[in-house]
Amino acid sequence: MRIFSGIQPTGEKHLGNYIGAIRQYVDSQEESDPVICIVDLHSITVAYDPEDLRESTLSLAALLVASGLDPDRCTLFVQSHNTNHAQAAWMLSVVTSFGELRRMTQFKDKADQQEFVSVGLFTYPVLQAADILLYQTDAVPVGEDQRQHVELTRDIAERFNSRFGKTFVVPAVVTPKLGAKITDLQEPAKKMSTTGGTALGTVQMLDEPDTIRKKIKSAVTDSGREVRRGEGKEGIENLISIMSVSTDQEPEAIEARYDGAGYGDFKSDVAEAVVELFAPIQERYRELRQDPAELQRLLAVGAEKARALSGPTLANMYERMGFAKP
Ligand code: ATP
Ligand code: LTN
Repeated sequence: MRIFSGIQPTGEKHLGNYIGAIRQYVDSQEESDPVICIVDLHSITVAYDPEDLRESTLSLAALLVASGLDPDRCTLFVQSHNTNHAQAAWMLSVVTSFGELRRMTQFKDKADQQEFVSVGLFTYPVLQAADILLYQTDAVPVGEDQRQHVELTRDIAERFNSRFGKTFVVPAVVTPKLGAKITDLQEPAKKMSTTGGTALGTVQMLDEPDTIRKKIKSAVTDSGREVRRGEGKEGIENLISIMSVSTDQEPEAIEARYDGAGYGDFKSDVAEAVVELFAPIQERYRELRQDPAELQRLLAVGAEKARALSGPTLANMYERMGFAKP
């Protein structure tokens, strides 16, 4: 069973990224050797600062290891360190239609936020398909917002296979049962987001404990008093999911426990649960950041493994598409 996922080295990682994605990567180490890619080539598709990119790439590597990714039990690497991705993306772009890319909702959302809409932002999902398909991936753990991209990857794989012969495994998307879409604490209709959310509604994994408390206590809820999921209670439902994942309890148990309690007490407890969830991660992160040479070494080992795993598929693509041997 091959598991592959990608995560962007932009900005800080938030509670939604942790619950929807990072936690799944860590758990998947139990069953297999997951391949986790820091997708720096994707990050340059919108306005960015080159110095920040270098820094956030190392910072994200440290955060992932601090969250529990163990370089001995997974393959953790930086996308640009394996040039096979960019090569495969070019080849896959000829089996992807303009119409398919135009329908991608992430493109539409992000293009609206940019002054300069790059062609790279438009073809972003083709590079994502290359990431996934190069590793003969069976399952892609992601948050709900990435479903459309993984479905496009499946279509691209099937089209390539039927035109050039069976080359790729057709991957499945895997979202967590709970927390696949954590919403912004201030705007419960929107997903918590790095680029599109509110600052007060986005809990960063590296926020100070008091900042986490303040953000959770000011979460927008409803005018009722019941700690229950349901219609019109999106804000409370979101906090129940966060509590459930942070303390490893079923949502029903949380509803029962807070029966009759007010929102104030519930929010304080959710805040403490998140502070506790992130405290050990933050501590380990700070230690790892002291030793950039060790991080570089881990990433070099990861890149080597990634090149070895993806090389045969890339060679097959060149062969099947009819390129003359060099
Ligand atoms: P942006 O919101 O700016 O698009 P992002 O946070 O989605 O950025 P990434 O850091 O690449 O971008 O996302 C990493 C993973 O986190 C992806 O698998 C994505 O589906 C997941 N994810 C992102 N936001 C949420 C959320 N609010 N709830 C659950 N999972 C999420
Ligand atoms: N598009 C994804 C990041 C990403 C990814 C991938 C996820 C790039 N390549 C391959 C899964 C598999 C995002 O914006 N979160």
